[in-house]
Amino acid sequence: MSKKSVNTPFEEQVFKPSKDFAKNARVSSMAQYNRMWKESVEQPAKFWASEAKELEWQKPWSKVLDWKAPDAKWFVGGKLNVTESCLDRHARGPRRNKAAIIFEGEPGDKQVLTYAQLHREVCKFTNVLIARGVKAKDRVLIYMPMIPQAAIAMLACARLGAVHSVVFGGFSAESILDRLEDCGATHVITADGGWRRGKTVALKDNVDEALSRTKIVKSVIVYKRTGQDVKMKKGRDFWWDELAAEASAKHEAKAFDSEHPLFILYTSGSTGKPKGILHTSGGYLTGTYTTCKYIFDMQDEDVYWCTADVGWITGHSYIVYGPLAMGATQVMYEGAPNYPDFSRFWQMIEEYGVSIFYTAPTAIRAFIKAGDSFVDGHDLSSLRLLGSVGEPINPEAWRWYYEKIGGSRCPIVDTWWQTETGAIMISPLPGATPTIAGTATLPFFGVDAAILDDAGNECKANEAGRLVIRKPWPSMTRTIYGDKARFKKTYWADYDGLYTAGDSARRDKKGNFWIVGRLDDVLNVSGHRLGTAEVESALVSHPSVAEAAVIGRPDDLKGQAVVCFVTVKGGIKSTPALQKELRDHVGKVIGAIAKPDNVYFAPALPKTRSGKIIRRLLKELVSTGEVSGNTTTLEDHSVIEQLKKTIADS
Ligand code: 6R9
Repeated sequence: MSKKSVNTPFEEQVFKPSKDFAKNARVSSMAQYNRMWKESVEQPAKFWASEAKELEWQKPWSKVLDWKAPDAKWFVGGKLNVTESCLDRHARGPRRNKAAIIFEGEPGDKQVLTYAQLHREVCKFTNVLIARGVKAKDRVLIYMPMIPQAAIAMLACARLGAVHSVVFGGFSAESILDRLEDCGATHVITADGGWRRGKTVALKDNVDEALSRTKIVKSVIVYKRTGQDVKMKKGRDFWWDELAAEASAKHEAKAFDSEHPLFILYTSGSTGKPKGILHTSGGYLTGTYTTCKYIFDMQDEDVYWCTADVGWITGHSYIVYGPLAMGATQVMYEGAPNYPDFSRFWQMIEEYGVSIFYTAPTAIRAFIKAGDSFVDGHDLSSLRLLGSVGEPINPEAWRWYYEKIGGSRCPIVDTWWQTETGAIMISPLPGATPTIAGTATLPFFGVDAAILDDAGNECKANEAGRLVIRKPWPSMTRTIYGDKARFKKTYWADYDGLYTAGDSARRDKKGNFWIVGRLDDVLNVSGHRLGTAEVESALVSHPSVAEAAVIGRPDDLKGQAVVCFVTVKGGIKSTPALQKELRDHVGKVIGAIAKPDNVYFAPALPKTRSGKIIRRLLKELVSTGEVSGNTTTLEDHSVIEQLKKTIADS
């Protein structure tokens, strides 16, 4: 990349891809991007069909797209088994002995799985699931550490047509139960535990606790990872290894309809109940594959590393389905980035010669805070491309990532997308797009993104509005599982026939998209979505709490911190011990990522006359200590004075 001028402030500097990078890239100029983008949105069926043809289909489609907003059917009539594109075709060809996954556990154990080995492991585990009675369309809940078996479990479900629902290993028993009941999962795949910062996480115990409150689960398969003590319920719980030892490593992949459900992944929305985002097969695979190809520019000799957890959409699309469909070699890491210290990632990049590295701004900010000494001395010259995802990347973080990690040599792709979009939607193409720190730049091929005002008109340059997608794309979510009405209301009700992302954004004069943040009551904590209503309902489930209001406060490290205002029930004392108890309670109900940073006890919450909590005032109070905005709707003005005192005293 070359800087335009050294005199412009960093925030405005334009970084162009270097000739060196462009030379070997799939898209190597803006002229090529512009031409391909124009063609792809004018004739989406033609573009996506030519991409989908690079995957394995057992039966070709008869029509590329069937569209009546908000219902999309992609590659109509086509039949495929997504794992054939991810495994079989590599295992039987020249990539047979190529490393698919280079795994490193937190304690330092290492394992390499070639495409042939991964294929065998997936076939074996598919046979295990079939023997346990799992059938196509059954829902299977996966609650695993970041180990290859998590990917194997997902792929085995996909291979037999079962629908996986992965629950992030940091979530609580209660979260498992909610999701399990919502999707009606009949089988669970888990591990005894996983490693995190030198300690073990009690995964199986959490599953046991969830299952003690429901009867819908027929069997639990447990992978032995840590060797910690777990209870095995006879007739319900089985050890992975024992079942796999008896299973055949051969399995013929059966074809499923292109629209066959592939997985459900829960994400936070603006009401308390997480949404089960449903993705289907042919379109989702096409979207993740195509974005890996053009945005990460994956080449056969690359070593790719995405540091996300498979429990999030980034792990689904850019650890499991996309990279494997590409036949890529990737690194997978089980534990925390700061274990045993903050040099872990840089050591691993050096050791494995990672060339494409994809992480989140929150991690970058933590590295900056820890200090450069953890990076110094590590040879990062294998890197050629860097990626960012999950939240807007602030210029300081961008600069450090670019200079310190990328050696001012590697393009950064700032990728905007969502659980719902399935694949990256807005991002630079690394060999073509000039970038500026903090913008996700331009829409990907086939993506017709725009920013609209309330009346549905396109906003002028630099005016913020609602980010929408105007045309269907293959990896779009098909519905919220079991709640079509909520699906329509959440994403398709703002403008007729257009997808509303729930983000506010603006475009600059060159057309670059700058994402401002969420428009709904969803926080972005360390790149993870968290509904304020979810945290509020966790708080009021505590016997001492009468009412709660939750807001986000800007935080240097996490992006947003969770701030709670709580009124306690009569006779209950607001003590520091109760504050701690409430933090722990939220951690227990939702998971550690949701633990509040501040819990303020309030004698009352600011409300409108109709009884709605005015979170806007709480936000303002927390950030400025004052309230300047309109308070005419406030029912009781003395509440503000009381809250000011509470915040000042704490
Ligand atoms: C992939 C993922 C989606 C929300 C999204 C937006 C924020 C994601 C971003 C970004 C600015 C980026 N977001 N990537 N904001 N720049 N490059 O994170 O999915 O967990 O569903 O979150 O994250 O607010 O709406 P998900």
